[in-house]
Amino acid sequence: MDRQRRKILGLSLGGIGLLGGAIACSPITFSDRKDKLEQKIIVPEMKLNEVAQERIKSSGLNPIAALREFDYGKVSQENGRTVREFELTAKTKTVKLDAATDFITWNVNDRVPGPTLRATEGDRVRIAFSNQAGHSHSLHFHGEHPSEMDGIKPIRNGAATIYEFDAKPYGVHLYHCHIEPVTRHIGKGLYGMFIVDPPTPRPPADEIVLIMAGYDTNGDGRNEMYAFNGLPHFYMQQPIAVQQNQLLRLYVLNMIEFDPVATFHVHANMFQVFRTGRSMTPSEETDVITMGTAERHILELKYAFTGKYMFHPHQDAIAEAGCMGLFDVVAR
Ligand SMILES: [Cu+2]
Repeated sequence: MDRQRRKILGLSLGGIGLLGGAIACSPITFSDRKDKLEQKIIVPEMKLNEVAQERIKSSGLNPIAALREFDYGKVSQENGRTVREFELTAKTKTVKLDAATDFITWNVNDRVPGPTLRATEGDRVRIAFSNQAGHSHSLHFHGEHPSEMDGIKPIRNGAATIYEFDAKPYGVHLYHCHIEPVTRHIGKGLYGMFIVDPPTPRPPADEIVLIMAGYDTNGDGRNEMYAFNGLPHFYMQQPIAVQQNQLLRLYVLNMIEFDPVATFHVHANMFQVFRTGRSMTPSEETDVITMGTAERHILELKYAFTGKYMFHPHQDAIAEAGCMGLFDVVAR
């Protein structure tokens, strides 16, 4: 697995002065690109404060891993094409959403959200799914595939199956359990993001995954708590460090059940919207976008000023119940 392959990305650019002095010189290996400069994307080191360390330890959830970690699978070549194999296991795990709230999750690979899977359009994707979670579960992927790979058939506890299909179309997709009641299976944590990169890569950026979810902690069919990447309030306690004047690419997914919509809003800035990640050019610029359950987008922005900036749904009850965070924009 070449996880975190994108922690630092490089791309040759034909100009100077892009991103306001953000370009660093480095050796160019291609002879036809001798005159060009390489732009490095810098991911600021996240030094976890004591509160964050304690919450990761006591909760059993790790929103830092969910943020910038991508699972590219085990890569091989078959008949001249790239095959990516992923091993996903449905599990059960009790997590601590806050000091007073234990919550039994149904999840993938002991994580909520599950790992962010990543492939390039046209790759063959092979998912070995086994269920060790005590109940029947399945994995239903968004994107295009034959009906037998649609993941609505229950896989019993102790059983396994393989989902295999071509990664298409490029965009931001998701996977989730599709066993009824789906609200409950998603609400308990059995979901993750599935990114299909376009054949021509997007420009280098600091890429961040933000998945909004709700927790019905008392089984009344309403959410009592909400979170980005699994753990309520976490990014308020541990702001996400990003670089000033550097392209930030957010992969945002709304996985909130029971509430029909949630918006996503950033403070003190505007973002470019690539709906469902299905285009290479943005369709609009705004600072708040409305998302139904399972809607997801790529949002791109840069922060010109250092400092801390909130992001949250503008349904403020959802934000105040845990779905809220901060970017900490640091100087270059
Ligand atoms: Cu399930």
